[in-house]
Amino acid sequence: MPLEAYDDCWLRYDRADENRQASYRTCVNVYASVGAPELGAVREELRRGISGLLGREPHLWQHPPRSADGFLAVGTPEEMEVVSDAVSVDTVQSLGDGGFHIRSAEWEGADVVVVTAPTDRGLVYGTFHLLRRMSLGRSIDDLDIVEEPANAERIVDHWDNPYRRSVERGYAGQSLFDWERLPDLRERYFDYARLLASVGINGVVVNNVNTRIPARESANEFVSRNAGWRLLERDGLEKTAALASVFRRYGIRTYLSVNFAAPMLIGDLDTADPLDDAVEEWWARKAEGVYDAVPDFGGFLVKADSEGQPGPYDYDRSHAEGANVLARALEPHGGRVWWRAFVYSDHDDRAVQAYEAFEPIDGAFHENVTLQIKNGPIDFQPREPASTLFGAMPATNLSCELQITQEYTGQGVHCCCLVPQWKEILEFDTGDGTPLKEVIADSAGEGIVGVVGVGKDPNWTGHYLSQANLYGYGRLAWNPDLDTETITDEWARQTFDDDATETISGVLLDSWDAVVDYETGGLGLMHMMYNGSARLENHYDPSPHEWPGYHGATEEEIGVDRTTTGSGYAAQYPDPVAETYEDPETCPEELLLFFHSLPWEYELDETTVVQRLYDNCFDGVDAVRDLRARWHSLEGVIDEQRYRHVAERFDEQVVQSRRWRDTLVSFFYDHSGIPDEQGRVPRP
Ligand code: GCV
Repeated sequence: MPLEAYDDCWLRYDRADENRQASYRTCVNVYASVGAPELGAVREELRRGISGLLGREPHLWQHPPRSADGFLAVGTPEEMEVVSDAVSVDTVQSLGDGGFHIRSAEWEGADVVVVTAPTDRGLVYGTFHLLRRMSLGRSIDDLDIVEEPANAERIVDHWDNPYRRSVERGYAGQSLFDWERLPDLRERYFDYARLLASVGINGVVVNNVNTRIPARESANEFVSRNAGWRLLERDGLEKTAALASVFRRYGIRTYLSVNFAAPMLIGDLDTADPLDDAVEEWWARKAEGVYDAVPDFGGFLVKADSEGQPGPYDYDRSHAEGANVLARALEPHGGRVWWRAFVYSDHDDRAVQAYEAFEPIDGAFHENVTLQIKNGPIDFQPREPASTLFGAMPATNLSCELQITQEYTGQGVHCCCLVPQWKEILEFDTGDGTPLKEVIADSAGEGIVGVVGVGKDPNWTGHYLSQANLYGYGRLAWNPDLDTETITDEWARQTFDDDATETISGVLLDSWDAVVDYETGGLGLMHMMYNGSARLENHYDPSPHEWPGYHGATEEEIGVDRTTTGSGYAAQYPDPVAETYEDPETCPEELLLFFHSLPWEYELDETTVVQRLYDNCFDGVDAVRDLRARWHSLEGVIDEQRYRHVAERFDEQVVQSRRWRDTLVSFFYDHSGIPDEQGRVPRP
């Protein structure tokens, strides 16, 4: 038992009902291979899972047991005869890294369930898959399951600030990683790795992309708020190596965010120019040191030339030149550079900038560089169109960065299940009929990245229901074809009681629409949150006056013209997508004001723009009240602690959503002077 008390999330392994227990009895005897670190994790997980589900410890064997109930065999076909007899070895060997095969068979007169894979990592995923089936109360008779991850890379990025223990945009307390005490390990790190592996994550970046931001401590004293750049020093590498030893057991590779100016910060060079020989040599030597410490190290993540971070522009070099010097250093070790496309500067429309910076250098990046592109062109807003870069860089490895932590969607207070948002993005047609999910799954080194904000709070995510976002992210990264309801049902059923599944899943499914309505008015407006000074950034409270450029409200019009008469952003999409967005008559209503500046009384289906904005804001609050009522129906059905925690947050969400609604509708009224048809908007 861990010394600290914290939640098991979806790995609760509650007792199966009696009929199921009888049909799961094959798993009481487990014959699992030994050796690789991942196999220790497999055996341990089976011990926990089976003990919970069946109420009895499984017997773990190192040879096929003689048991009337049969047995569960976990191993590769090369290691175990029972496995190679039960499956087609060719099928197993043809699976990609992470893929697995689960099959029921009869072997020497015994019923067996075989979990096999070509790699040890695949055995971990296969084991979690089988345990998930059992946690969901599904049959494990006559199994013949073959799964492979759709995305080669399925990574979570931490924005944790080592040594300060804070988490940028984290709403669940301090950093999970006790940086001062590392390399000492905590049991919780193992449980975190279990949670990640259970949904198929295979990479973790342990520190913030803002590796160094000078902050003003007092009138004339500046300190670095983020000391992540120090992780490349010897002491930092020891800490990283310790974390990597935990993640490795679960098939997860460890990565670091690095500062582009590291050769100057850590080394004694006076430049970080990527074309300078000494810089090239410095990174090569540094990479050797990193791989000495962490032999299976994943690579470097870089935020360059963005929000105060140094980058190749400091030397008049391109992003490709910047990324490639790191790529050359990592290449001999099998490492990869994740180079972020999140760049913007003073510009009339920030949406157009990433494309302008990166599209011209398509094809110029080394093979072991992946461009990491945020889902939309702005910044994790409640709803954005997909970034234009996904359809514009066929010769570059691409990945899509999603935000699991709810920076702009109610943080640790509002219930907002983001799975529907991510589905919308992943299904986006990039132009020629290819959905975005396929663009990022095109080759090895591509994939999906999620910014997590987990912290030391006992429930990991700040809000219990936000756990569904971490779960859903992993499930979608593994299989973007899963539908949203399958994911929310799975999560609710494993995390709460069966009786509560339908209600909780329903609450999750309707939560994002509600947030979009009250935080934006539902027609594509965005970034109407309070920003504040550098030290008070909050992105939580409504503040539409603060950033007029994002919504373009005047007395005549509302929205931003991003067509060819405006910033030209729409034309960055290939046709026919560009054509659809260019014309307000064909532009989807939910993105209308992102692409168009329109008169307040522009006509929509049976109403006007301003009236729709009013209606949506009011609907959003009504929807939150309804979600709260649905949650209240769970009193006495689920445990008191989680019931109360979420009920209190719903109370607060009702208050905050009203605040959002009242601020926005007054703002719309102040600018348009057009009253709400239903008289709900108070006139000054
Ligand atoms: C890590 C937004 C967030 C920042 C974040 C940045 C990024 O601007 O508000 O906190 O910095 O995105 O993704 O780099």
